[in-house]
Amino acid sequence: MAGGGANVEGSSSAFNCLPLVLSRKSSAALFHWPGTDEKDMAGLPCGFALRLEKLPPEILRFLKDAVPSAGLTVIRDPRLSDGDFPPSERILLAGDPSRHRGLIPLLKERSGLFGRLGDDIEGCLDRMARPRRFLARGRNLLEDHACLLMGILNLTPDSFSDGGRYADPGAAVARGVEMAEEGADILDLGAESSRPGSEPVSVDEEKRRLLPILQALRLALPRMPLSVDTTKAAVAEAALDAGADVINDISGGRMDPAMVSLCAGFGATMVLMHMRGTPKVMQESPHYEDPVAEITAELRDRVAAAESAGYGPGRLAVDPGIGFAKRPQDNLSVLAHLEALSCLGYPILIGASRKSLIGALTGAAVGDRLPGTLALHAAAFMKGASILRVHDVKAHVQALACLTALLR
Ligand code: HH2
Repeated sequence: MAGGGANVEGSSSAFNCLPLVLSRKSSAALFHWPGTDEKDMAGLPCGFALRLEKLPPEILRFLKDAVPSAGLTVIRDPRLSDGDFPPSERILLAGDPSRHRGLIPLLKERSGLFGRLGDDIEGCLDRMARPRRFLARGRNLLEDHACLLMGILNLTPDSFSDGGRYADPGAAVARGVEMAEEGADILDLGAESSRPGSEPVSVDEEKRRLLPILQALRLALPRMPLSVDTTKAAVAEAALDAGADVINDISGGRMDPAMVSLCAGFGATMVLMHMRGTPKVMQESPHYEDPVAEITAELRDRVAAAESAGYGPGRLAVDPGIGFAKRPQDNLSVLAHLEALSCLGYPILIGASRKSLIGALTGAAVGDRLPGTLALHAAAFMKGASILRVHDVKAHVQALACLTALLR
């Protein structure tokens, strides 16, 4: 499988190791210690931390002794006494990542769970540090771009913001060419709406909507990476045969068990997005106790499945799925702590364009959500997103030019 290769560090995490950037505001929420509030957290350090849980008492005692000399701080629930070790206790190990690296040999020279914790921390830090690559049409699109713009082309009658707009094939192809001219790095063609409550369409109908436009764009834009937004292996197969480079699966390969191995067989790059259930039912009663950790863990499972099929660096991106089986507060949590997904080791894609989160925060109608979209995407970029999925390419080109200048 092209771009695959040995999976050096496993993606599993026995202690749910989660990298976080602490700020004064975020700390209490990240612990999910019932009853604690901001005032209990006063005086906590800001900056990088690994969140760990399910540590047995002997490791907690060891960390308490070893950590100060390693230059780290262990942060526990302030209401626990030194002798309390609840089994699912969460701790934060705060300090620079290089300090965490220093702890690894101390853990690994010990046996059993100590070694396992050393492996977990090492795997997490290695994946975070891995160069981000996204291969399509024979090149790494992230080679000379800090962030890619994926222009959305919906070939559906019922998409939430632009349904029916490109029903005429000529208009659809013209919009694809226009987005390329405006500066899109990839085009994402979708022929089945995934808005909340939407009904699935058949394979034949999805192919009927998609293939003529895909074929026309492949001819018109020979160098442009083309992505297809589908959850069906049969549609992906027809799209890859017609020259698509990327399969963007909003179920992360979950809805069709043949999807990941089919894409691996083609050497196609994949976007694995997080969602629970299906678009039809996903907003009925979404619920998370700990959204950032749960979404990261569920995406980690999808990444592990793809890696077992041969996927590796360069051929995957991950996406927390803004608006998919999430309440507004879950979307905000995951955007506020996007750094958590960096432990998966792949470029992060964010698609907040015109979504109902912006409506919930501001009351703006769908057609009036560009300012909110730009704000959320700018924040996502600053927190590590490498690909933004957007309807309004031109406005994002300007926003990214300003943001990348800031980081230069
Ligand atoms: N959002 C939509 C569709 N596909 N793919 C990824 N990877 N990430 C997303 O956030 C995402 C996605 C929904 O947006 P849109 O395509 O504009 O609407 P619809 O599904 O109604 O066609």
